[in-house]
Amino acid sequence: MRYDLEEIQQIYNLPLTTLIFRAQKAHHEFQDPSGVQLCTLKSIKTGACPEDCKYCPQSAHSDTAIEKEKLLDTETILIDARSAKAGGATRFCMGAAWKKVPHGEQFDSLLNTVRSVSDMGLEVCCTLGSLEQDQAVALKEAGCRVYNHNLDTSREFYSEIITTRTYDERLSNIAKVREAGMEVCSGGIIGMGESVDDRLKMLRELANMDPYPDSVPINALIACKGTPLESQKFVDSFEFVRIIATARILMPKTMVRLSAGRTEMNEELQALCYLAGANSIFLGDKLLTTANPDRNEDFQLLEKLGLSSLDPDDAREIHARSERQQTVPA
Ligand code: SAM
Ligand code: DTB
Ligand code: SF4
Repeated sequence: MRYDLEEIQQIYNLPLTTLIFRAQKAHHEFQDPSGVQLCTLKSIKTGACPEDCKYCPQSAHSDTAIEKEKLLDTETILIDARSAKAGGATRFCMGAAWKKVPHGEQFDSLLNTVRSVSDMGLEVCCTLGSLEQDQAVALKEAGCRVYNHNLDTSREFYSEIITTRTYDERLSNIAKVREAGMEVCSGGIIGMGESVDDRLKMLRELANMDPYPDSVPINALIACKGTPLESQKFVDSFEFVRIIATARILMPKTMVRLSAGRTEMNEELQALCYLAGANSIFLGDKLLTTANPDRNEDFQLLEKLGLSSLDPDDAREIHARSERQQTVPA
């Protein structure tokens, strides 16, 4: 199904009650409504990134106080992977501040890390910047199940935020990830000064991919000191919830991840996001370089809401079942 902007605007502008109802319908049909996927992030190469993404504290163009770090070795990363697993995460997502994935020794070390994390029984996700096709295939073969590469915003607003790469480069990298057989994780950031239409155009771009991404992270901008976006106000709660609900309706089978920005959201807002169809979060006190809520508080909220950790294979089975049901003639 291909969406045009007008259709998406109509969904987004529904009365909030109807919007949430429609999102809930999609959620109950295509997802396990009591499950929340718990992922943990680890920055495996931090800072000094040549790209000029205006939101990002790791850009070399920003004047932030983060500790730069070379690619971490496998053993160091495995310490965090073990504690992520012990702490209840089912997916371990490794992020690197690279424009392009390097070849040679660093890539070999990375493949070794991916193999080791995958052997621990954690789902591996990587987000490392642009890939060559052979690197995508090698990552997949080493056990990387998912690759995250965000569109971040609309095609029109993109050049206001990033000038060192193009929207089409992002899309072509996503195509390489698919071609190699990895799942695609792609979403964006809300609250960088873009219009509501920019947000909806980004959702249109994601929803019209064939197939659409397996997971869609929706980040609320964390306005980091020293970045050009340091003075941005935190996104309006209801605009954020509307984007989550619209994403759920447009992409019913995707995991909608309530990503960066949860430290600024109270329990009630996070609960509204779950009601709107979010079913994945990052668990652990740190995202890549910025703070994330305390894991105990996250578990307490999930318990209060009667939600629990989603088994990734159960989720895939539910998606497959709803697909089979849809193909049976009425
Ligand atoms: N360098 C790789 C890339 O750009 O694809 C991977 C890491 S990058 C940090 C991953 C994503 O983090 C970005 O695409 C962006 O959506 C998100 N991100 C970075 N800084 C953020 C911030 N300050 N607030 C919200 N999201 C942020
Ligand atoms: C995504 O969309 N959000 C995560 C993950 N994918 C890699 C990263 C958020 C980063 C927030 C800023 C930081 O901690 O440096
Ligand atoms: Fe580099 Fe990724 Fe940050 Fe952009 S978002 S500056 S590519 S680490």
